[in-house]
Amino acid sequence: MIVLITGASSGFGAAMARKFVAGGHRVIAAARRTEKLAGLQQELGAALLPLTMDVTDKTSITQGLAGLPAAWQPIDVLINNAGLALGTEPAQQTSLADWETMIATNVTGLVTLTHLLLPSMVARNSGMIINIGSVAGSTAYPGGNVYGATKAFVGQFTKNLRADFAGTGIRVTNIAPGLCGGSEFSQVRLHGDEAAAAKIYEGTQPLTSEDIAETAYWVATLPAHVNINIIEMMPTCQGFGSLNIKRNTPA
Ligand code: NDP
Ligand code: 8X3
Repeated sequence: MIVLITGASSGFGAAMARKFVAGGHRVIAAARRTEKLAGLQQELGAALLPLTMDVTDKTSITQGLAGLPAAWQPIDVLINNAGLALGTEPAQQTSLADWETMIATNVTGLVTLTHLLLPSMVARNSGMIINIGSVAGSTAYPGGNVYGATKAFVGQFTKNLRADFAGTGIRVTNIAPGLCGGSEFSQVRLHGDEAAAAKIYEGTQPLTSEDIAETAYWVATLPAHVNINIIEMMPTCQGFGSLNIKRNTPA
């Protein structure tokens, strides 16, 4: 299989690249940081093709796809993994720029890549799209505002794609993890505050990027008639919160 993974320079994406290459597949590893992708290529060899791409920039996506060598087309599996959260503040204290970046990356980038790669999958009546959602897409929490909403979009978009693909050989899955450590996610979310990011995982055994890679690999290697719609996964240390009530506040 040829697998295009966005956000492959770090975390889940890099782990998925390792997993698919180890399984004998070829991986197009896309992200903005060229030097990180070069390191991954050094590690994994010719089965990995680095692709510098900013998913918030439509031209970067179209040029990146158009520039792929013929031997790296057509793409069998698209893993829409590139994404980020920015901030944990309540909505009324956030920056609009952060909201726009999350929407541009987690929603518009994912939708654009899906739309551009679908015609080739339709022509072959075969292909798979794995979207990386989040528990934040189904569970509300303070500070989740636009991040959670982008992941809710990912969840519903995945289901609607399934509705459209019914009767075709194209498959689509939403993998929605909870607390996952060892990636750059929390550093990015907390704008580079490494100490605060580390605190989030203190005393926990979170999911790892390898756990997510294992899951994506399983989904992608099931028999062609099997579609996994959604996988929501958490570490055993995590559960659901309750609705919160603030007392003695103005109406
Ligand atoms: P990382 O921050 O480690 O990885 C994010 C990846 O996305 C990086 O490779 C980054 O590469 C890439 N990326 C960000 N913006 C862009 C862009 N504009 N264009 C191209 N690539 C981009 O985080 P994770 O591996 O943890 O996160 C991966 C996905 O999993 C995200 O969608 C995240 O929302 C989701 N998720 C994470 C959870 C967690 O707890 N860690 C839990 C649930 C979901 P570069 O900077 O080089 O462009
Ligand atoms: C990341 C998981 O719970 O930090 O998507 O929002 S959470």
